[in-house]
Amino acid sequence: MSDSTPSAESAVDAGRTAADPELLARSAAASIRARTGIDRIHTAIVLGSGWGAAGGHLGQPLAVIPAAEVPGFRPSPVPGHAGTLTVIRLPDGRAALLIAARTHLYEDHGVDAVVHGVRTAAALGATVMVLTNGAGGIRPSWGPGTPVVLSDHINLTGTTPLRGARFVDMTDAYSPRLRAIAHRIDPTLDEGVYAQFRGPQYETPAEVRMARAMGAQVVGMSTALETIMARALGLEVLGLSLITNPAAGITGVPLRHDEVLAAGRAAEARCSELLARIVLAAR
Ligand code: 8IG
Repeated sequence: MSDSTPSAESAVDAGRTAADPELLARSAAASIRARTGIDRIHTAIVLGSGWGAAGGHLGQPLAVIPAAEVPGFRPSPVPGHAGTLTVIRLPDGRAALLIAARTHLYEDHGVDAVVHGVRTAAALGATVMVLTNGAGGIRPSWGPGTPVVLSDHINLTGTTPLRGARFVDMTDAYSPRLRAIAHRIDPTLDEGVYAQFRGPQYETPAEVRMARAMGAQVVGMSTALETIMARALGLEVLGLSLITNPAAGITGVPLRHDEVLAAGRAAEARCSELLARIVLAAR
Protein backbone atom coordinates (compact mmCIF):
# COMPACT_ATOMS: atom_id res chain seq x y z
CA MET A 1 0.00 0.00 0.00
CA SER A 2 1.39 3.42 -0.93
CA ASP A 3 1.34 6.40 1.44
CA SER A 4 -1.21 8.19 -0.67
CA THR A 5 -4.00 5.63 -0.43
CA PRO A 6 -7.10 7.04 1.28
CA SER A 7 -6.81 4.65 4.25
CA ALA A 8 -3.23 5.72 5.01
CA GLU A 9 -4.23 9.37 4.75
CA SER A 10 -7.15 9.05 7.11
CA ALA A 11 -5.02 7.19 9.65
CA VAL A 12 -2.54 10.07 9.68
CA ASP A 13 -5.38 12.56 9.95
CA ALA A 14 -6.98 10.72 12.87
CA GLY A 15 -3.68 10.82 14.77
CA ARG A 16 -3.45 14.55 14.29
CA THR A 17 -6.97 15.41 15.40
CA ALA A 18 -7.51 12.73 18.05
CA ALA A 19 -7.26 15.27 20.91
CA ASP A 20 -6.25 18.88 21.35
CA PRO A 21 -3.10 18.67 23.49
CA GLU A 22 -3.48 22.22 24.82
CA LEU A 23 -7.03 21.54 25.97
CA LEU A 24 -5.82 18.35 27.65
CA ALA A 25 -3.12 20.32 29.49
CA ARG A 26 -5.68 22.90 30.62
CA SER A 27 -7.86 20.12 31.91
CA ALA A 28 -4.87 18.62 33.78
CA ALA A 29 -4.13 22.04 35.28
CA ALA A 30 -7.76 22.39 36.38
CA SER A 31 -7.62 18.97 38.01
CA ILE A 32 -4.43 19.88 39.92
CA ARG A 33 -5.94 23.22 40.99
CA ALA A 34 -9.08 21.47 42.24
CA ARG A 35 -7.10 18.92 44.23
CA THR A 36 -4.65 21.37 45.83
CA GLY A 37 -6.43 24.72 46.02
CA ILE A 38 -3.31 26.21 44.41
CA ASP A 39 -4.10 28.69 41.66
CA ARG A 40 -0.67 28.90 40.06
CA ILE A 41 2.81 27.52 40.37
CA HIS A 42 6.11 29.29 39.85
CA THR A 43 8.40 26.37 39.04
CA ALA A 44 7.81 22.92 37.60
CA ILE A 45 10.40 20.19 38.00
CA VAL A 46 10.47 16.94 36.07
CA LEU A 47 12.20 14.38 38.28
CA GLY A 48 14.23 11.89 36.26
CA SER A 49 16.30 8.91 37.37
CA GLY A 50 18.34 9.78 40.45
CA TRP A 51 16.55 13.05 41.20
CA GLY A 52 13.41 11.70 42.85
CA ALA A 53 14.32 12.46 46.45
CA ALA A 54 14.41 16.21 45.77
CA GLY A 55 10.82 16.68 46.85
CA GLY A 56 11.74 15.97 50.44
CA HIS A 57 14.36 18.74 50.41
CA LEU A 58 12.28 21.34 48.64
CA GLY A 59 9.37 22.18 50.88
CA GLN A 60 6.02 21.25 52.30
CA PRO A 61 4.00 18.83 50.15
CA LEU A 62 0.43 20.09 49.73
CA ALA A 63 -0.77 17.09 47.73
CA VAL A 64 0.67 13.95 46.19
CA ILE A 65 -1.48 13.00 43.24
CA PRO A 66 -1.24 9.66 41.41
CA ALA A 67 -0.42 10.69 37.85
CA ALA A 68 -2.99 8.33 36.39
CA GLU A 69 -5.75 10.39 38.09
CA VAL A 70 -4.84 13.57 36.20
CA PRO A 71 -5.97 13.96 32.57
CA GLY A 72 -3.27 13.08 30.06
CA PHE A 73 -0.79 11.61 32.54
CA ARG A 74 -0.11 7.90 32.83
CA PRO A 75 1.66 5.66 35.34
CA SER A 76 5.26 4.95 34.40
CA PRO A 77 6.00 1.54 32.85
CA VAL A 78 9.70 1.81 33.79
CA PRO A 79 10.81 -0.01 36.95
CA GLY A 80 12.27 2.51 39.36
CA HIS A 81 10.19 5.43 38.09
CA ALA A 82 7.35 6.78 40.25
CA GLY A 83 4.09 8.02 38.83
CA THR A 84 3.07 11.02 40.90
CA LEU A 85 2.49 14.75 40.67
CA THR A 86 3.30 16.62 43.86
CA VAL A 87 2.47 20.23 44.58
CA ILE A 88 4.75 21.72 47.20
CA ARG A 89 5.00 25.04 48.99
CA LEU A 90 8.56 26.40 48.94
CA PRO A 91 9.86 28.08 52.13
CA ASP A 92 9.43 31.50 50.49
CA GLY A 93 5.75 30.86 49.81
CA ARG A 94 5.94 30.04 46.11
CA ALA A 95 4.30 26.85 44.88
CA ALA A 96 6.08 24.28 42.74
CA LEU A 97 4.97 21.19 40.85
CA LEU A 98 7.09 18.04 40.98
CA ILE A 99 6.44 15.77 38.03
CA ALA A 100 7.61 12.22 38.72
CA ALA A 101 5.65 10.82 35.82
CA ARG A 102 7.59 11.24 32.61
CA THR A 103 6.43 9.71 29.34
CA HIS A 104 9.25 8.84 26.98
CA LEU A 105 9.11 8.81 23.20
CA TYR A 106 10.03 5.13 23.20
CA GLU A 107 6.77 4.27 24.98
CA ASP A 108 5.00 5.00 21.68
CA HIS A 109 2.23 7.21 23.06
CA GLY A 110 3.27 10.00 20.71
CA VAL A 111 5.12 13.24 21.18
CA ASP A 112 2.13 15.06 22.74
CA ALA A 113 2.19 12.57 25.63
CA VAL A 114 5.94 13.23 25.99
CA VAL A 115 5.47 16.99 26.52
CA HIS A 116 2.16 16.89 28.40
CA GLY A 117 3.88 17.70 31.70
CA VAL A 118 5.49 20.79 30.16
CA ARG A 119 2.19 21.98 28.71
CA THR A 120 0.50 21.38 32.07
CA ALA A 121 3.19 23.37 33.89
CA ALA A 122 2.66 26.28 31.50
CA ALA A 123 -1.12 26.02 31.95
CA LEU A 124 -0.54 26.33 35.70
CA GLY A 125 1.39 29.55 35.15
CA ALA A 126 4.92 28.25 35.64
CA THR A 127 7.73 30.47 34.41
CA VAL A 128 10.64 28.16 35.28
CA MET A 129 10.89 24.58 34.02
CA VAL A 130 13.57 22.37 35.53
CA LEU A 131 14.18 19.20 33.52
CA THR A 132 16.24 16.52 35.25
CA ASN A 133 17.26 13.15 33.90
CA GLY A 134 19.56 10.21 34.29
CA ALA A 135 21.88 9.96 31.33
CA GLY A 136 24.99 8.44 29.86
CA GLY A 137 28.24 10.40 30.05
CA ILE A 138 30.61 10.74 27.12
CA ARG A 139 33.39 12.52 29.02
CA PRO A 140 35.54 9.76 30.59
CA SER A 141 36.15 11.88 33.70
CA TRP A 142 32.44 11.79 34.61
CA GLY A 143 31.93 8.77 36.83
CA PRO A 144 28.49 7.43 37.76
CA GLY A 145 26.83 9.92 40.10
CA THR A 146 28.17 13.09 38.44
CA PRO A 147 25.57 15.86 37.99
CA VAL A 148 25.97 17.95 34.82
CA VAL A 149 24.29 21.23 33.83
CA LEU A 150 23.00 21.14 30.26
CA SER A 151 24.27 23.95 28.05
CA ASP A 152 22.51 22.94 24.82
CA HIS A 153 21.07 19.92 23.06
CA ILE A 154 21.08 17.96 19.81
CA ASN A 155 17.69 16.48 18.98
CA LEU A 156 18.34 13.15 17.25
CA THR A 157 14.79 11.85 17.60
CA GLY A 158 13.67 12.98 14.17
CA THR A 159 10.55 14.49 15.70
CA THR A 160 9.34 17.61 17.50
CA PRO A 161 6.37 18.54 19.68
CA LEU A 162 5.70 21.55 17.43
CA ARG A 163 3.32 21.43 14.52
CA GLY A 164 3.12 23.67 11.52
CA ALA A 165 5.35 26.64 10.76
CA ARG A 166 6.30 27.46 14.33
CA PHE A 167 9.82 28.85 14.19
CA VAL A 168 10.88 28.83 17.82
CA ASP A 169 14.27 30.35 18.62
CA MET A 170 16.51 27.77 20.31
CA THR A 171 19.48 30.06 21.03
CA ASP A 172 20.12 29.90 24.77
CA ALA A 173 17.33 27.34 25.12
CA TYR A 174 18.98 26.36 28.42
CA SER A 175 18.75 29.61 30.37
CA PRO A 176 22.13 31.29 30.94
CA ARG A 177 20.58 32.95 34.01
CA LEU A 178 19.55 29.64 35.60
CA ARG A 179 22.85 27.99 34.63
CA ALA A 180 24.71 30.81 36.37
CA ILE A 181 22.62 30.25 39.51
CA ALA A 182 23.49 26.54 39.43
CA HIS A 183 27.21 27.31 39.11
CA ARG A 184 27.05 29.84 41.92
CA ILE A 185 25.53 27.20 44.19
CA ASP A 186 28.01 24.51 43.16
CA PRO A 187 31.10 25.88 41.39
CA THR A 188 32.33 22.32 40.74
CA LEU A 189 29.44 21.57 38.33
CA ASP A 190 30.43 20.81 34.74
CA GLU A 191 28.31 21.64 31.69
CA GLY A 192 27.52 19.47 28.70
CA VAL A 193 25.57 19.26 25.47
CA TYR A 194 22.79 16.67 25.60
CA ALA A 195 22.05 14.43 22.63
CA GLN A 196 18.60 12.88 22.72
CA PHE A 197 18.21 9.49 21.10
CA ARG A 198 14.80 7.88 20.73
CA GLY A 199 15.75 4.68 22.59
CA PRO A 200 14.70 2.46 24.25
CA GLN A 201 17.91 0.62 23.38
CA TYR A 202 21.07 2.27 24.62
CA GLU A 203 23.44 3.56 21.95
CA THR A 204 25.98 1.50 20.11
CA PRO A 205 29.58 2.57 20.69
CA ALA A 206 29.55 3.91 17.11
CA GLU A 207 26.50 6.05 17.89
CA VAL A 208 28.25 7.40 20.98
CA ARG A 209 31.29 8.28 18.84
CA MET A 210 28.92 10.03 16.42
CA ALA A 211 27.33 12.01 19.26
CA ARG A 212 30.75 12.97 20.57
CA ALA A 213 31.89 14.07 17.10
CA MET A 214 28.74 16.19 16.86
CA GLY A 215 29.64 17.97 20.06
CA ALA A 216 27.60 16.11 22.66
CA GLN A 217 28.89 15.06 26.07
CA VAL A 218 25.66 13.58 27.46
CA VAL A 219 23.29 11.02 25.90
CA GLY A 220 19.70 10.50 26.99
CA MET A 221 16.17 9.71 25.91
CA SER A 222 14.00 12.50 27.29
CA THR A 223 14.93 16.09 27.67
CA ALA A 224 15.40 17.74 24.26
CA LEU A 225 11.77 17.36 23.19
CA GLU A 226 10.57 18.73 26.53
CA THR A 227 12.91 21.70 26.20
CA ILE A 228 11.59 22.49 22.73
CA MET A 229 8.03 22.54 24.06
CA ALA A 230 9.00 24.62 27.07
CA ARG A 231 10.73 27.24 24.91
CA ALA A 232 7.76 27.38 22.56
CA LEU A 233 5.61 28.16 25.61
CA GLY A 234 8.01 30.83 26.85
CA LEU A 235 9.30 28.95 29.90
CA GLU A 236 12.83 29.42 31.18
CA VAL A 237 14.57 26.02 31.15
CA LEU A 238 17.22 24.50 33.38
CA GLY A 239 18.46 21.06 32.34
CA LEU A 240 20.29 18.84 34.81
CA SER A 241 21.64 15.39 33.98
CA LEU A 242 22.81 12.85 36.48
CA ILE A 243 25.43 10.75 34.76
CA THR A 244 24.51 7.26 35.90
CA ASN A 245 26.71 5.39 33.44
CA PRO A 246 29.52 5.99 30.98
CA ALA A 247 27.92 5.98 27.51
CA ALA A 248 28.37 2.75 25.56
CA GLY A 249 31.93 2.07 24.49
CA ILE A 250 33.45 4.70 26.76
CA THR A 251 34.65 2.04 29.21
CA GLY A 252 33.89 -1.16 27.27
CA VAL A 253 31.58 -2.48 29.99
CA PRO A 254 28.02 -3.37 28.80
CA LEU A 255 25.15 -1.21 30.15
CA ARG A 256 22.61 -2.79 32.51
CA HIS A 257 19.44 -0.98 33.49
CA ASP A 258 19.57 -2.27 37.09
CA GLU A 259 23.13 -0.92 37.50
CA VAL A 260 22.08 2.39 35.98
CA LEU A 261 19.23 2.65 38.51
CA ALA A 262 21.54 1.71 41.39
CA ALA A 263 23.98 4.49 40.42
CA GLY A 264 21.06 6.91 40.36
CA ARG A 265 19.96 5.85 43.83
CA ALA A 266 23.48 6.18 45.21
CA ALA A 267 23.70 9.79 43.99
CA GLU A 268 20.14 10.72 44.88
CA ALA A 269 20.85 12.46 48.18
CA ARG A 270 23.52 14.76 46.78
CA CYS A 271 21.59 15.54 43.60
CA SER A 272 18.37 16.18 45.42
CA GLU A 273 19.99 18.62 47.79
CA LEU A 274 21.69 20.36 44.88
CA LEU A 275 18.40 20.59 43.00
CA ALA A 276 16.58 21.97 46.02
CA ARG A 277 19.17 24.69 46.52
CA ILE A 278 19.04 25.67 42.86
CA VAL A 279 15.24 25.80 42.78
CA LEU A 280 15.08 27.94 45.90
CA ALA A 281 17.63 30.35 44.41
CA ALA A 282 15.93 30.48 40.99
CA ARG A 283 13.50 33.31 41.61
I1 8IG B 1 20.11 6.54 32.97
O1 8IG B 1 23.65 5.68 28.28
C1 8IG B 1 20.60 6.58 31.05
N1 8IG B 1 19.77 7.04 30.13
N2 8IG B 1 20.40 7.34 25.51
N3 8IG B 1 22.05 6.50 26.91
C2 8IG B 1 20.81 7.02 26.74
N4 8IG B 1 19.97 7.24 27.74
C3 8IG B 1 20.40 6.91 28.97
C4 8IG B 1 21.65 6.38 29.22
C5 8IG B 1 22.53 6.15 28.13
N5 8IG B 1 21.75 6.17 30.55
